[in-house]
Amino acid sequence: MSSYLEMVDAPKDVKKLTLDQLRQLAEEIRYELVTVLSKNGGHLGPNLGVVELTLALHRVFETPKDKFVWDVSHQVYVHKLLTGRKNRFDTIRTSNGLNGFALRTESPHDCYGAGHAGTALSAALGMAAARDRKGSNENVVCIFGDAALTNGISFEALNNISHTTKRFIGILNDNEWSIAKNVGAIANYLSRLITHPSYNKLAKEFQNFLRRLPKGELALKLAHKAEEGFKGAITGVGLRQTGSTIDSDGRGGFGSPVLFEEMGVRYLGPIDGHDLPLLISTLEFARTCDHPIVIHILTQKGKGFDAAQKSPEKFHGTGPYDIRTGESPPAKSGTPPNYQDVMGQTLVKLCQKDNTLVGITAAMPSGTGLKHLEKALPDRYYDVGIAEEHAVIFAAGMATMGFHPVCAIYSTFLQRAYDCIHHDICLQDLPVIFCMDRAGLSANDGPTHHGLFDIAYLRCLPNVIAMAPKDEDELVDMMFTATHENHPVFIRYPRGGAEGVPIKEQPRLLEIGKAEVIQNFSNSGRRKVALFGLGNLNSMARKAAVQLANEGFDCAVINPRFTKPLDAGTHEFFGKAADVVVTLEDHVLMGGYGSAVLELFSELGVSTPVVRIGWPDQFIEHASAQDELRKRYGLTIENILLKVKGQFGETSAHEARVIQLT
Ligand SMILES: Cc1ncc(C[n+]2csc(CCOP(=O)(O)OP(=O)(O)O)c2C)c(N)n1
Repeated sequence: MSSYLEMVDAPKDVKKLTLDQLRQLAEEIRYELVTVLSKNGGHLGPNLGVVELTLALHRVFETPKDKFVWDVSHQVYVHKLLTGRKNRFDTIRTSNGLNGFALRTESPHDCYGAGHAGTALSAALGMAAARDRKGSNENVVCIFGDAALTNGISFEALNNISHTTKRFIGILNDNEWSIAKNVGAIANYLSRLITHPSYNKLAKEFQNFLRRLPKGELALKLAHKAEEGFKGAITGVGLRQTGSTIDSDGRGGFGSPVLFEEMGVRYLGPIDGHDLPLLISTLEFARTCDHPIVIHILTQKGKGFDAAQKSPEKFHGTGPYDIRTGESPPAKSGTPPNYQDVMGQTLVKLCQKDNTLVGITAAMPSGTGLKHLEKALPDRYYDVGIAEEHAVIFAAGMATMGFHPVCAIYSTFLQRAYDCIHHDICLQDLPVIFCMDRAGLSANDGPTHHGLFDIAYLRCLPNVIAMAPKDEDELVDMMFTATHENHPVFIRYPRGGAEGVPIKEQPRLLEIGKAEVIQNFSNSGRRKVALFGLGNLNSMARKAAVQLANEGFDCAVINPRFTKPLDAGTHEFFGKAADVVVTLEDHVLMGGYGSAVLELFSELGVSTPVVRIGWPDQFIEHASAQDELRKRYGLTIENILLKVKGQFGETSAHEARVIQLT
């Protein structure tokens, strides 16, 4: 670590540096980010883009007294480096290390945690309202991206700001990218704002004006100028084109005042988000503002690292890479495909045969694999922006018109749209297919991204068909089967590599609500264990069966396939035949698949003991690897063996303690 970064242990140290020293510090921070993330992976592009902004924020404001609320908070790495966490920065996203997002338990400088988009404006407004009620004077600064602005909640908050508080500072960090290129009318609107011919001229005038002002006079002058309508000239850019009438360009935006001003929020910008003195001056002004204000800054994702500037999508959230070239290590030969790619490629094939199918993503074309559809059949592909609720209701609308939409949304982000699933999809029994990626752990990201709740939140809803494939071939069968259904279908599968099994040429139609018996009891007179391994934990069930067999047990292995409707017959048969039943799921135990089995057994009067393997009733932290967390929480073959043997009174005192701990 080099000189200025070494000197900065807290925000107060940022305030001691000269502008030139701050510029040098910015370089050192970029070096640190690029170096550490080349090993740990993480959100490189977004963080390289906010280096100057974060320095300016800490230069002008005083956390933890002042509050910075970051939307998604994937761009807080620089903030972490400046707030006493630089010595642990090389642990970011690893076991027992720093979290990749803002975390209230990690530092008093992280006043609000996040990982999901669109929450910052509401949370910050809540803080501002609380401050006003208390009569205290801290500043609340909300930093949100141009893509977060496509999210409905952001607008709900904007709608509320001007009649809730007089002191609110929003910073719109506009880099024109979501994870992929930002889409939709808001993106176009922002782009018109910054590409309008008048903008350059006016922006220059504005920036020169700011620079000319001696310190101290700034706030006064800016306020005065604002009154004179100077700001109005700037904010009119892109909206009042000289000589044009409303709608004269056919885009419908000109002639109406700027979006934020209409919301009762003063708008300033757009300004260069890498110009440190300009940022500092503007923030100093904002601090004195007695009216809610949004400062629109333009930044470049990946700034300072060539590879990241050239490939903003890849470096939004990257795995390890070669620091010289930005190349990711080549995949080892024979590596199984990712589930997301199997899903995307399958959808293309299914769409080619069925004109009613369309694919919908909420700003995640790469992560969900829908980029395959975008490329192959662009007219069957919809990216609705970071708007899961809208995605789901949009799908519902299409379904009422005879289409069969496939919504590809991560399990954790689908939580945002729960009411839409209930009210729009299930209540109307509409045939929408949900492909829920990242159902299971997202180890490096942690609790905001683990998809561990979907079985519980879906299985209580009528009309739901919910499945989990044991491998990629079965995922294809399930997608194929779903396209034949006239009800809402939910398919959950985990992040990353599949099992590496061959995928059949022709997918198979599965019987709804029918489990697959992989291995029956041998009826050899030994103690019987029925292992029900759901989805990606089916392979663990099979391996556990082999080891249990070696230790004298007679094992059956079942692939439940469906969490709803549950195959009552198969569960009853094996439940009654076994001495012990084991359920395995990559999901919380509470309300999950094992719970469903217990409910069924209770209704059927099956009293066989059930050992449930799954995640406990707590939020699971982040870690370097999934296996570490599985080990920590007992989702292991070893623990299955201990618990099964425990049921037969075969567990030693030491082993019993281990069981209790897990
Ligand atoms: C509800 C929700 N949906 C999807 C995501 C995935 N996601 C994380 S960051 C991001 C893009 C954010 O873009 P923007 O707000 O412009 O910030 P930038 O990364 O460009 O700085 C998306 C879609 C999420 N975090 N939360």
